[in-house]
Amino acid sequence: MARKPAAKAEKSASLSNVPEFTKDEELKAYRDMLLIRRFEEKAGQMYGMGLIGGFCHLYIGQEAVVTGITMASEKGDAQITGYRDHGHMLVMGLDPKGVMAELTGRQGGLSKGKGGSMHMFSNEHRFYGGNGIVGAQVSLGTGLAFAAKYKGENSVSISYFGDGAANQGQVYESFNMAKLWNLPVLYIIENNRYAMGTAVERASAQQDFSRRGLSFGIDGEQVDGMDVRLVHEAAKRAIDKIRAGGGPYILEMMTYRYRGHSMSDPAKYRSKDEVTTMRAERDPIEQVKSRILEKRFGTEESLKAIETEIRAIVTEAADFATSDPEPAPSELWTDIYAA
Ligand SMILES: Cc1ncc(C[n+]2csc(CCOP(=O)(O)OP(=O)(O)O)c2C)c(N)n1
Ligand SMILES: [Mg+2]
Repeated sequence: MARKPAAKAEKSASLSNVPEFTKDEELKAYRDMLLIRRFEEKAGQMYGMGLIGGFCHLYIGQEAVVTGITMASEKGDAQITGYRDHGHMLVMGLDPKGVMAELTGRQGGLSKGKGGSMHMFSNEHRFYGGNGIVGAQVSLGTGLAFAAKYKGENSVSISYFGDGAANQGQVYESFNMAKLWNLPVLYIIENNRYAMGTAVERASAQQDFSRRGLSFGIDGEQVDGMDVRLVHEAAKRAIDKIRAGGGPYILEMMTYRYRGHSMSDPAKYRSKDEVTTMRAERDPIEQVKSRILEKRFGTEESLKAIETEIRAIVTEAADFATSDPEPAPSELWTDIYAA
């Protein structure tokens, strides 16, 4: 029997003290989440056409998580995640053309076309990937927090990982060091209920991931990861506390991915009904859209205009990613440790 993590979250969303967004915040959240959704739908199509090779993991359904957290973070804060990374780059302000061109392996890609979907970085934006080793981003993210503290910077390191990754040993070695040295790190556990085809209840002895840091003295909480306002509110509180010297903290985001684990996953391990119900009742973009209309922050027409704008950005990215040249063969010998 599948547990319904969103149930708890739904309850919190119905409370009267749900933090309200201003008009600007609602519109920003709508725009950012829609960009991820439309960009990835396009990436999915391009993958099907053979224009994208290798692995490709879509974030569709989980958009509110990275959007709310990034809205609560400051420029200079570091972010790092696993292989489900396109949305992180888009909301951190990286050029969609560079993200799409990395997917198609072209020279204008963010890793010069040599990293692909799972390995995109931007030092400038302090985005540290794009990591294919499940759980590695937790140790690396803890290291980024160590570096910030060592250098006396006032930045926070935000490390995203999944419910599956949360069972990796290196996560707990990292938790220990993070608390021991009081590091400025925010751990975001994106509980989308599955690790590849394995449901949380089949893989995790203890399924409340927000409590995974307790034996190290790291507090945490569960958040409705489908409501961008709640994500933002929890992240803001956590980030402010961490920046003030409060040490590591965990936010477990109750979320859901609509697509398969990767492009090769027919997703037979869950019912169609589970997916359609989640899409119909909890979709993060639809939630914002109906609030915008209800509060008269926008009209059907103005929202359509945003949609048209986003589609144009995505089309431009796809055109660039299919016309830009592949990297020169000499690039094989650059950006490596030893030649
Ligand atoms: C160390 C390691 N073990 C196994 C894998 C294969 N693998 C890739 S993704 C994945 C599941 C991870 O699930 P989760 O952490 O829940 O993240 P999600 O895909 O749901 O975002 C596994 C086992 C890997 N890439 N690295
Ligand atoms: Mg998962």
